[in-house]
Amino acid sequence: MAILNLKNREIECKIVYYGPGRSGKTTNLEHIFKAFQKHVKGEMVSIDTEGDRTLFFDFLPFGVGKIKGCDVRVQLYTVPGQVQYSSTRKLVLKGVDGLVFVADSLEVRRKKNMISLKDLQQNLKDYGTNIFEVPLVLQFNKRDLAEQGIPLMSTEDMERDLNRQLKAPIFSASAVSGDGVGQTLTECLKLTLQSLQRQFNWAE
Ligand SMILES: Nc1nc2c(ncn2[C@@H]2O[C@H](COP(=O)(O)OP(=O)(O)O)[C@@H](O)[C@H]2O)c(=O)[nH]1
Ligand SMILES: [Mg+2]
Repeated sequence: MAILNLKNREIECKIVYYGPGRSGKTTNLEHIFKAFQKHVKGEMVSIDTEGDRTLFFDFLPFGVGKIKGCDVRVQLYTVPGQVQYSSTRKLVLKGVDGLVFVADSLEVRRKKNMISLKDLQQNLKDYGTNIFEVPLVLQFNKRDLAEQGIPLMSTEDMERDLNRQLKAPIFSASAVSGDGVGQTLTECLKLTLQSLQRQFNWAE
C-alpha cells in the first residue's frame, strides 16, 4: 500500500523482487543501483541473513509524471529466497505495490520456480492481495548461460509452467550483463504507477 507524504508531496511505494534462492534478484538490484545511479536516492541498505541478504534502496523513476501533484518515490526490495527465510520473505511483501518475479532459466531449477511462485501467491493471499490483481512482471533470467552449453528451459516451457494463468508480461534477461534488467523494471514501474493512479483516483 502506497503512502502519501503530504509534507514532501511524495507518494512512496514498494516494488519487490521475488523468486527462488539464487535466481538473480540481488544481481538485478545491484545492476539497477549502478546503471541508474542518477535515479537512486541514498544508499543501498543490506540486511544480512545468514547466506543471503534482504536489500533495498530508494529509486526516483523518470518520465512517469506526478500522481495528484506528488512525485513518486519507489523502494526496490529483494527478498531472501531460501526456504528457511520464509518469514522474512513474507514480511518484505507487506504493503507491496508491484512485483518482479525472477525465475531461474536453469533446467534444474524448474521445480524451485514453481514452488516460489506458489509461495508468493499464498503469501499475498494472507495479506488479502490477489496475485492476479497486483502489478506483476515475470523475468526469465540467466539466458546467457545457453551460450555456455548449460541446459536451460525454453522460454515456451517456462511460460507454460509459470504464466499460463497469470498472463503477466515476460522479459528474458541476463542480470549479470544487465540485459533485460532495465526493461523489466520499466514495465513493472509502468504497471505499478497505473495501478496507484487508479487507487488514488478512487480515493477521492
Ligand atoms: N550467468 C548468469 N549468472 C547469474 C545471472 N544472474 C545471477 N547470476 C548468478 O547467480 C548467483 C545468484 O545470484 P543472486 O543475485 O545472488 O541471486 P538471489 O538469491 O536471487 O539474490 C550469483 O552467483 C550470480 O552471479 C545471470 O543472468 N546469468
Ligand atoms: Mg539475494
